[in-house]
Amino acid sequence: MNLRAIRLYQHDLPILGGPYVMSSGPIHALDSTLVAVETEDRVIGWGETCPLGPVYAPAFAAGARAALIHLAPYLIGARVDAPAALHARMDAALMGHAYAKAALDIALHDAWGRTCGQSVASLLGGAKVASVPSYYALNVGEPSATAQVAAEKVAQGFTRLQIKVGGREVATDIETIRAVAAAVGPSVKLVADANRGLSPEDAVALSAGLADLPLTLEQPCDGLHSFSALKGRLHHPLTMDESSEDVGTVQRAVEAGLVAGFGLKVTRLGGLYPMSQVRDFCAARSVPHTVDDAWGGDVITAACVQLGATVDPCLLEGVWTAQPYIATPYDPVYGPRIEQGRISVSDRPGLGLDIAPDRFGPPLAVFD
Ligand code: 0XW
Ligand code: MG
Repeated sequence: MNLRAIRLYQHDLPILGGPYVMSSGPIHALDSTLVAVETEDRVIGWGETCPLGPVYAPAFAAGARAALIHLAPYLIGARVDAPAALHARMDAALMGHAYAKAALDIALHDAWGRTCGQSVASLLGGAKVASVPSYYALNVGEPSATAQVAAEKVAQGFTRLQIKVGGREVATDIETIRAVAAAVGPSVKLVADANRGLSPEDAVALSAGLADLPLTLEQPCDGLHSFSALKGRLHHPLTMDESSEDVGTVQRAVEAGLVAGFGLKVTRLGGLYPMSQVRDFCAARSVPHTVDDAWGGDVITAACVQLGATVDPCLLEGVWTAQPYIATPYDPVYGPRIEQGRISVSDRPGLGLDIAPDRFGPPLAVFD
């Protein structure tokens, strides 16, 4: 059950039907990094990390590869069934860089599951459901066009919509959210996500302008401190996304009564092992959250689905996936797919994927 080799791959992810538009502007393509780990028994596990461009978070595609090239030699010989020991080994070699370490964490969970014939969900405590709810993120757009897409997504089975706001007049965001609410009706959960793009005053104005509508505001402003600054000034509950960088921050935010939930990203937290710790804290405090990532293909989606399946269904806000924006899946047969707004949970070993060894071309680097 020990690692004998690690291979790194770069893979471009153009955005199908793009650009993807958030408060920070349009994004046309992404740059993903895949990790394949091989055990002494020749079992292969896959991991992935795909930052959402260079300014969404302190995460950079080339930086991930530089960190992984530094880390890989330290992990040869590591056991694949000991995630805590893996993270200790990674942290002893490199401080920080959770978004890069996450790719190795995910790959080892995949190899561990394949070695013992268990799904990653089983390794993480066991799947509670056979499928998980997804949700759709409506891009920043013109009010009536956004409302039309919203109606189409609800007709496809989505019951939760995230509406991207910010980067423009607050009045236009208010008009857009009202148009979406009118188009989909009261049974659909709406979340306005500014991706840190609003000032506190704009967040207060947005909330005041929509005081009559049930809505959640996701990470309207930048920084953990902004949640304290907004406390008591809004008509709507707040969820934290980009600032939820580690379990300590999550605990502090809950203890201080700053948030009603979280948008959690597996790679931002460092992988499935640290994400499961955050999951367990949220479960202990009955705090709802999503299980997402910034971007990525079937490997990232499968990792999110496997962990999402272990979350108490009444606390799982949904599993977002970039899959609708990716033309060619990594695994056309077993890759996770959205059907009627939900994603089936594979019970096959590991992440449940079957990825051809040459799927991403020649490796950038090989360590053995
Ligand atoms: C909707 N997401 C999970 C995917 C996009 O990458 C951004 C993110 C979010 O909620 O901010
Ligand atoms: Mg968000």
